[in-house]
Amino acid sequence: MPQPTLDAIDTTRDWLQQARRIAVLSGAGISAESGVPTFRDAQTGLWARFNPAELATEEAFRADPERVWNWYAFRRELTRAAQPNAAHVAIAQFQQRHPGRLTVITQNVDGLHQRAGSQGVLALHGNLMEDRWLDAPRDCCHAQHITDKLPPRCITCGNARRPAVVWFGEYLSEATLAQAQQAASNCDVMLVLGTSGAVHPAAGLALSAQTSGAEVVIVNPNPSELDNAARLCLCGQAGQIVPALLDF
Ligand code: BV8
Repeated sequence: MPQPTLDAIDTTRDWLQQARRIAVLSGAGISAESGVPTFRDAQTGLWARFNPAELATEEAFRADPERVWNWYAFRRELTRAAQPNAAHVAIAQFQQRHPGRLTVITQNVDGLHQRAGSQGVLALHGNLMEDRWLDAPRDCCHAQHITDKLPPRCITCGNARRPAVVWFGEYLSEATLAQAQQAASNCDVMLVLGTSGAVHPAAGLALSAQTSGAEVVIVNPNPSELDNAARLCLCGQAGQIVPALLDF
């Protein structure tokens, strides 16, 4: 695998050291070294065996609730076994050394940034490890009063529990997206870590950073749909490159 040139890393470090505000936009690739499959890896990728249009949508859940629930249960098992890697840890430790200087915007639902100790994480697509009601909860809907079938349902009205993630075709939290948009537009440097840039509106945040005059730096072993928005593309793995960028 080609490695980024040392001067590309040094240039990025210089930009980061001069930056008052830094934004991180992370995708599934930052968790790959933690053993959480990305969506695009042909071999192990979640896309490879499941088509998101088939599973990560409300329609898919309503059509076959047990099948979709079991897919998330499978992913929850993988995520529980995963540990934050050197990239997650370097970001969290940087935030502790430089309070308020780095904002984490993540597309990931695995909670690994939070488990590494990052604060104020803007989790655009929700949290895989939490559930919520499928339909607006009625007075009878209590998370403790559910059936033991899968997916669990309200014992009174049958309302189903569903993963607290944003499915395709669902709106992101307006507040979270607005905070992410603000962080992207106000940053001096954006590190785009491990994302194919295929999913919107998350991918658009890198374009917002670029049009607002930030230096956009991608860390990814492969080309992505955001490469044209970047000043530098550091070709390599986040777990190896990110600690070297943030060790000041
Ligand atoms: C919405 C939670 C309004 C669920 C997810 C504009 C243009 C085109 C399409 C759209 C658009 N606006 C809206 C859409 C539709 C859609 C969309 O983007 N479709 C795409 C597929 C074309 N977006 C939506 O529906 C969004 N909602 O816009 O609401 C609306 C409403 C109705 C109608 C229209 C609009 C909601 C999107 C959220 C979907 N939920 N996750 C779940 O997880 O089950 S998205 C999910 O997929 C992930 O969270 C993540 O965001 C995405 C996968 O992307 P990546 O993270 O980039 O992962 P990927 O595997 O693709 O890439 C990994 C990368 O890492 C690779 O590049 C690889 O090379 C690299 N890598 C690998 N190893 C490493 C590494 N990098 C560094 N180090 C390594 N070691």
